[in-house]
Amino acid sequence: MTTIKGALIGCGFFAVNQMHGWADLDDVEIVAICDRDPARLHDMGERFNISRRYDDAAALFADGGFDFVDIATTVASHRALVEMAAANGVPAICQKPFARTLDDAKAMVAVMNKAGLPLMVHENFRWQTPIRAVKAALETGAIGTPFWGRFSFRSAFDVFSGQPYLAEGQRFIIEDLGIHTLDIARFILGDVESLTARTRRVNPAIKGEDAATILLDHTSGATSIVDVSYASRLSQELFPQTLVELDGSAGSLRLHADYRLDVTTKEGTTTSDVSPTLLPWASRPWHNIQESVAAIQEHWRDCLTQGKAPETSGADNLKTLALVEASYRSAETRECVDIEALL
Ligand code: NAD
Ligand code: 89Y
Repeated sequence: MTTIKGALIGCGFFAVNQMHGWADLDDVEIVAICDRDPARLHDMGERFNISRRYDDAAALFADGGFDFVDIATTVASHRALVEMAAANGVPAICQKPFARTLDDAKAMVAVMNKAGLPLMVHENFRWQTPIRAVKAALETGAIGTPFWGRFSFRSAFDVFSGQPYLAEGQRFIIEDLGIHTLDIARFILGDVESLTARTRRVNPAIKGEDAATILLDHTSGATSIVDVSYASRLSQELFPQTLVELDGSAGSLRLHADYRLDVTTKEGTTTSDVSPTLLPWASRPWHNIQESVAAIQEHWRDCLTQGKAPETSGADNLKTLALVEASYRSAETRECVDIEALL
């Protein structure tokens, strides 16, 4: 068995999950880590027993000795770090949001393409067990051709204590969380031609929008709604569950709270439990997200070893990022935005 060596840049809040995921793969080893914050670098190094530690990404790349880099920093540094990977001939994974702007994202895809290197965006929500179960149920054909969908994420969970920067940006929920929900909508119902969006800021303590409703026109002819909120106090706190509703020509499908999936046809309703596994290092309620980190990392390992393009390649993610950009544009202009024109 050949071991694939990786380096991780960004030892913050979420990267701990990525380090656990890599540690679970027998044929992948993280050999070096980097963070410009010395305390975070030290803590991660001690926790996962990594001795090669860098406070500067350029020095990490100069020393080399790894087969891919896992970029787990926040968005401001993504373009420079992907460009560094390209310049050093290193395949890269980049966290979401892939880039601040579509122009940056296009430049990042182009530079990695030119260098002939694989690039995957860590867009993991579509790898969640319940979302894969929805896709598999749709693909059986039981509900026929879907003509309508709803992808809903409504919560009042305090995400600001773990990720304080989320309260500071002019943009919040669409760029941070809705980006996943929009990607799920694309994954389930296919690409999008145009969209219309409305946003609100409910929480006065933050700068960006914390609720958004987005109407999507899919290329297939299906219509869907993506609705996301961190301002919804409900009888049951569902963080981080995405609820899904699909109506098709022969039936319907509902992914309810607590990972219960109903598939209804003229024969009746079949209910199944599509809960994620609680991995040994995971903790509720994050376990759904944590399991999807492990799944996307396994996918990356398989893509690298088999020479396949990742499902959420940089090029693919441009289409998700375009939906984010279009949502902000539509909310501002109150007009329907054409997606193809952005790509
Ligand atoms: P964080 O601020 O806790 O951690 C980021 C770390 O990167 C910090 O320690 C910072 O010092 C370091 N860093 C930033 N720029 C650097 C540079 N140029 N060189 C070296 N180190 C640098 O952020 P976080 O909450 O861990 O989020 C990181 C990314 O993960 C964000 O893009 C966020 O949106 C994403 N995220 C993804 C998921 C998911 O499910 N996919 C969940 C949470 C967060
Ligand atoms: O940053 C976000 C993400 O990607 O998943 C959930 C989150 O941590 C908070 O919205």
